Amino acid sequence: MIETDIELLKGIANQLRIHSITATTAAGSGHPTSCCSAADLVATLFFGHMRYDPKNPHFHNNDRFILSKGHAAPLLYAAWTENGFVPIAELDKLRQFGCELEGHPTPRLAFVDVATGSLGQGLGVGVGMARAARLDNLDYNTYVLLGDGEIAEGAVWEAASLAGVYKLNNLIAIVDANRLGQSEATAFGHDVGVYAKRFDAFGWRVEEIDGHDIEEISEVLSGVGLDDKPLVIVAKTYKGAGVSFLQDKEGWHGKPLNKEEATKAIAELQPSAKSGIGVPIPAPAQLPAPNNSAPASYPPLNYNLGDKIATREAYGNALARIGEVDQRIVAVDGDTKNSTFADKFFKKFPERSTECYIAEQNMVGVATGFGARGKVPFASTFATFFTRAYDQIRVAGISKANLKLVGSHVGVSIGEDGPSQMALEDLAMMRAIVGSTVLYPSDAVATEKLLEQMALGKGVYFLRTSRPKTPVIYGNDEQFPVGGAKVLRQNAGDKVTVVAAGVTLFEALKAADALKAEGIGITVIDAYSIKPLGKKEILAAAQKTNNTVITVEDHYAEGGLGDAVAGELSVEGIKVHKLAVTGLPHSGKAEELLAKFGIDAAAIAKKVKSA
Ligand SMILES: Cc1ncc(C[n+]2csc(CCOP(=O)(O)OP(=O)(O)O)c2C)c(N)n1
Ligand SMILES: [Mg+2]
Repeated sequence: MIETDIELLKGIANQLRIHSITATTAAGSGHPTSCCSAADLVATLFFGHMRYDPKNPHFHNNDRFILSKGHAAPLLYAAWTENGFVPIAELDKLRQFGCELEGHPTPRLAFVDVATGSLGQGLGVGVGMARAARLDNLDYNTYVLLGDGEIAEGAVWEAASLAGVYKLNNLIAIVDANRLGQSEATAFGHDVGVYAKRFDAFGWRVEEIDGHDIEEISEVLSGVGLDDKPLVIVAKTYKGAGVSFLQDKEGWHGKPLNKEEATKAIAELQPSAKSGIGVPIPAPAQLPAPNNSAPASYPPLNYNLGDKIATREAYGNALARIGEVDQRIVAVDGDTKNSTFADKFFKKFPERSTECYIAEQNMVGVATGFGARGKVPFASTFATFFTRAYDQIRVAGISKANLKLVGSHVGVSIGEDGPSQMALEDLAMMRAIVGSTVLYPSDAVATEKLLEQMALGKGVYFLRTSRPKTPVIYGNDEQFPVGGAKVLRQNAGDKVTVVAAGVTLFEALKAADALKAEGIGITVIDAYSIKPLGKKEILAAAQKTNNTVITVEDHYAEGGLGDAVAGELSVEGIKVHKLAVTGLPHSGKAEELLAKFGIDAAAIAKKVKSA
């Protein structure tokens, strides 16, 4: 650290308070008291302890700072104003349309790595970043500021546990224990020893301090990395600290001060306030930047037509294959890697693999953290278990995170394990994520080719893999552009176009054969790209088959393939009949269940005749 004098840091903290109050008063909304409690912590961190280049927030070896309590955004913006990066006039436009200083931080801002504001997510992201630092041989630290109310979230403890397991001594959690939440006091108020004990039990080094005592804050920050454990600083603070009529008062959460109140508050803070401009900030070490560039090409595939292989296994093959030449690729899994086949990568590249154990929210957070550090993270589990990380996935969408999700064991075709293991909502939920890409291959070649595009593309991707073995139907050189579809059967005089994906594609092909014997022709399309949909191919086929389409999917009727097709084609005057799972499934054989839920070849043939 650079010896910054205590009075100066106190003064900067008050300047940050003034900015937070002024900006939220101008905006007419926001959380000034949540900023005030953490102002001394943030001032001490940003003006003497964190090593970063304030002119270049993206520098690869800058210390990272995640404001997990994202509602204190004005405090973060104030810090980046006082270090000279954000022009002061911008603060007056806080929360206004067109201003990047939004109500909660998003990576629209160069100094924000991930969106925060949905509480409980920052620490998991921090774990991913801390792991990335180690992988890249960089010595930056990752600091995560959390609220005391926030740490009631289970995801915080999933992250705390994993950080303890991996002994991430480059990860520092700071709990702003200001006693209050939003609507009332937190469960433990100022009994901060409760938090200390909990973190200790999770394998952390714990420092309990007065979060308004700059000397104490400085001292513990000087000890960062001196242990082989992650460090938590449990800082006892007061909400609204520094302003007499706000400090420790209930009823002020999320309320801006009116003009008179703001004037009064600033009058209290102004006399000791000091600018941070020009204060020396410790420079990060000039260590070599990691090579995060994509390879020119990937090794070729080697499947034979007719080989029987589940798409989940093809996923494992693909990840291991492209991981060979693409150093950016990392894998995380939630104790399902022998089922998702991520273990093919884990065995080959242990240093780029992170077992997250059975904690899916954290797993997605960790992956998002890796993505924010330039890696291409693949997170896998049974597709249905991504539902419990849906908020993390949603926020990843807001972050425009580079996040690749691969969900196996989809639909009733998993069979005997029964309904709790069947993903039947995953397409709906993944389609609804802003900016997402949703892919659903039917054979091994398609899986491998789509995975390459996932690795090369940017953003949130979801690949849906299946449990049953299916035959390879495409040659090794077939291309699968995202947003395309494959017409597998088509003849003049076809009565209807059947659109399928995954296991139902093979049912549709069987139905086509059976119907052909009866003299009825159908067009069969493999909709391997659900979002964006291969609309052009499906529409062109539909227009040749009486403007009629039947969709068939191993997914609930709501929000899946059928709705995707209907949504795109109804405006073109195409009639879309959906075959999908309805009602509550049961254990059984895959064939029995496909028949029972009306998505097998017989059901398709019947529907063709009635349509
Ligand atoms: C997951 C989630 N639940 C609820 C909220 C609404 N909310 C915003 S701030 C807040 C209270 C936070 O209290 P604390 O973590 O103690 O932060 P403080 O403002 O006291 O620093 C709540 C409930 C949210 N943003 N995210
Ligand atoms: Mg609080």
